[in-house]
Amino acid sequence: MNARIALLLMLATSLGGFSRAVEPETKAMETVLEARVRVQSDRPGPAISSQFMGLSFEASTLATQHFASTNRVFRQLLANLGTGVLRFGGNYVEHTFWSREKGAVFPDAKAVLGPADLDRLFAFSRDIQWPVILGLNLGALMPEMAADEAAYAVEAGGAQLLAFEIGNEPELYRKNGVRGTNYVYSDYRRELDVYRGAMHARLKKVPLCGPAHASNFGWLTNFLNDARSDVVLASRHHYPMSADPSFKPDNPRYTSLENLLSAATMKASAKLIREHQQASSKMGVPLRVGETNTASRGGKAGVSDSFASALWAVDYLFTVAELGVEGVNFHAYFRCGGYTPVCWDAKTGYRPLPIYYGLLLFKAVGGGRPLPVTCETSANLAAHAVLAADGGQRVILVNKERDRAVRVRIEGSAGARTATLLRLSAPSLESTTGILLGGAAVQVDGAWSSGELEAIRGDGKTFEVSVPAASAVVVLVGSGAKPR
Ligand code: BDP
Repeated sequence: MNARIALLLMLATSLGGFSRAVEPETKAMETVLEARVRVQSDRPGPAISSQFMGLSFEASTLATQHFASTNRVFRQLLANLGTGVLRFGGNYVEHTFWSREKGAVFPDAKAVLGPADLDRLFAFSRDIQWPVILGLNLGALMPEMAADEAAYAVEAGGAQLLAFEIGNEPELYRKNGVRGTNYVYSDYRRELDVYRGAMHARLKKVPLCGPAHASNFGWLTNFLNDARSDVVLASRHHYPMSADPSFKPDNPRYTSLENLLSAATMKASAKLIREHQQASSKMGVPLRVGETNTASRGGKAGVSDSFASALWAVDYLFTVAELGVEGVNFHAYFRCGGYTPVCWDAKTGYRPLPIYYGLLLFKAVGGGRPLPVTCETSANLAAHAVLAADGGQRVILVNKERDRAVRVRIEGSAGARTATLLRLSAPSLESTTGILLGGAAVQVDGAWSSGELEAIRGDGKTFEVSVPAASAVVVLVGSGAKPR
């Protein structure tokens, strides 16, 4: 801009009328909603676990080369998320076999794992400091094979082996053909006992995670009672929606942007997870949402792979953290599309999908102790807050409105007068590219660091923040607050 135009602009702005004259009509007409967010800074809950973050993969992916430390971009993308937990299971676990002999053949096998696969996995796990929950094949009913795999995993994994999962979603075996239609909990319990016996014969300790169920609450309490002496982690799977093609749009679990972003969907998730958390905690066992994502059946294009999924993930992560849950594992695969946070294709290599940015924002907040928050608004806005380890406050605001900005007044920030803003944005809810956190995208080498952050001032009692439509922001209260 040359000096003359700059001077004219300054003059016009100071005269007041200019900004209205140049503002595009749509902007001028954009409705701004209001919200009042009150943070109760004197009532922090228990700290978010340092292993809260997690990813989940089909057990069969262990036979591929993805989990090799030489995959620098993949490694970097995970390392960006801090420390977490890698879980291997999913439906394919029942078709994943183990043999110490090369070239072993099993009928209906999707993959046959051997020592080299677990060595590679644990080297990767050690590198990024993400311990492993390893799923064992229960479907095939081969307890000796599972026990041998477990024995090798303990030897190769050492401290990186967090727990074993025996089978995946066993309460659904009667529906998905893994067992007959009359398969009930007592049948599973018998099989579980045989597996535990075989594993105990080979190992001093058999740390178990389970029951890795996706429905039927009763299986959780039964499992925790029956396997109590071995259980170190409870695990429940949760997908708020399903991409099942038979679902009709009036079903609240039908996969759509509206359902994904609706407050009712989040409330239903919180209710279900709270129920499981309370039951587990009563028995002294921490709970992970061991496999989760937007919509089962692999997710749906236009929803699970859109920027809306990143906004959902931010709200979901904090909602679950507030319940005192030990962590969540976002289900992932390497195909580019659907709900996976990270994918791979021959042309681009490893890259993050939009939902990944939600996970990255959660990491940038850096943990802490969740603070109770009340939010008065007519907008579809979610608000969360944490007390960071450095004593600063982080307020997380997610505006899920398609085209209305929300002006938020934050109260309760304990005398602080300055804050910086870390924004998560994209061109629209549907965007699959152009996602920015702190004004920056993840680079092709997998690295991310925020750009210069906007600073705001408060009056010592309140802060005012404008959250544009379809975006989220972390308000880092206090002068020294910077995302890590
Ligand atoms: C879960 C299974 C997992 C699937 C997922 C899905 O454990 O293997 O990939 O559903 O349907 O129930 O996307």
